[in-house]
Amino acid sequence: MKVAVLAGGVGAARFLRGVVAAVDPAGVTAIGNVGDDLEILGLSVSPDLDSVLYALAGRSDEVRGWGRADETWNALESVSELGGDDWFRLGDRDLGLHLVRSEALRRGEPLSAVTARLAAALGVELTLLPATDDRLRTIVETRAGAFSFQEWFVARGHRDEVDRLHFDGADSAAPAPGVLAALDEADVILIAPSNPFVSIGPILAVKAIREALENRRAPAVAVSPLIGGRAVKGPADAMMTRLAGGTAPRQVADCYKGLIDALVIDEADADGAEIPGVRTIVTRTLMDDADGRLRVAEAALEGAAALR
Ligand code: FO1
Repeated sequence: MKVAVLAGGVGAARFLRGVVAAVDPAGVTAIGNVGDDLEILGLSVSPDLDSVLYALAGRSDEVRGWGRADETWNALESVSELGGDDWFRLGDRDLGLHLVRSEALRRGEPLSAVTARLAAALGVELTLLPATDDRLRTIVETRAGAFSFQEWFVARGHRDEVDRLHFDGADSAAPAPGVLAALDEADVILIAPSNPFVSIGPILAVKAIREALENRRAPAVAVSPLIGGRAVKGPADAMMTRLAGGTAPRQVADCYKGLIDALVIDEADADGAEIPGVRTIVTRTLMDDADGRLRVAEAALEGAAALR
């Protein structure tokens, strides 16, 4: 079975572990967010691609939620001591990956090619593609000013209310090689339980990707990132309240208007969750262990099968 998954960071990484437990990873393509990529200390960092890589390779720090397990911070301590940029915490093991990626990008290798090499080196069996090889950056507009995603999220602790988002470079960004083919050939298209605005939004900001979903042949199923109207982690609920008018399943589905056929929601959100034109699939969506990850992946895949 061929499965294409639009994927943000940590929630998507957990979900993808469930997907590859449910189906052969050789048929799975994850299309990853690059809107929160940044250049820091001379390095090119792609946090969401890396969350997927580390999780699928069994190397992620489950408690912190990002970066690598068994991490040490000696280089960062040195950076701090020397007055360098230390607000975005790059661990020693993580740094190794950023060195390899940054050198490759400087040589002119596309992000999709270096991502494929990193995935192979880490033993990741699914195909991980960045949404685009072009520069695309999420800009968060607030009363305090406009910030790059990581400035807003990490440096300012996502405390500023978001008025608007825009995606620098999206107008001219082309899908990375393989992205449109994966969507076209998929038996099922899934949208991972990621923040619709800052994790999936930048992927859908690539015009040809949005059009591919609008004109899909396969059923598309999104998984809500909210449980009881609250985000498991991060600002998705606050953003939904401010930018989508609420945190009910209907408002999550509205973020994907015309792009999905079904929405997986948590039992806690099931009361009165009628969404015109979108089937709801109710399960327990917390993915805190292997059973939970598999349950959510199977709910989405079975929901899609019922629509075919
Ligand atoms: N998140 C933080 O809250 N603080 C950090 O210092 C931080 C560093 C970091 C380094 C590498 C990486 O791959 C991810 C990192 N993250 C950090 C997570 C990241 O900011 C977000 O989780 C994603 O961009 C949102 O999906």
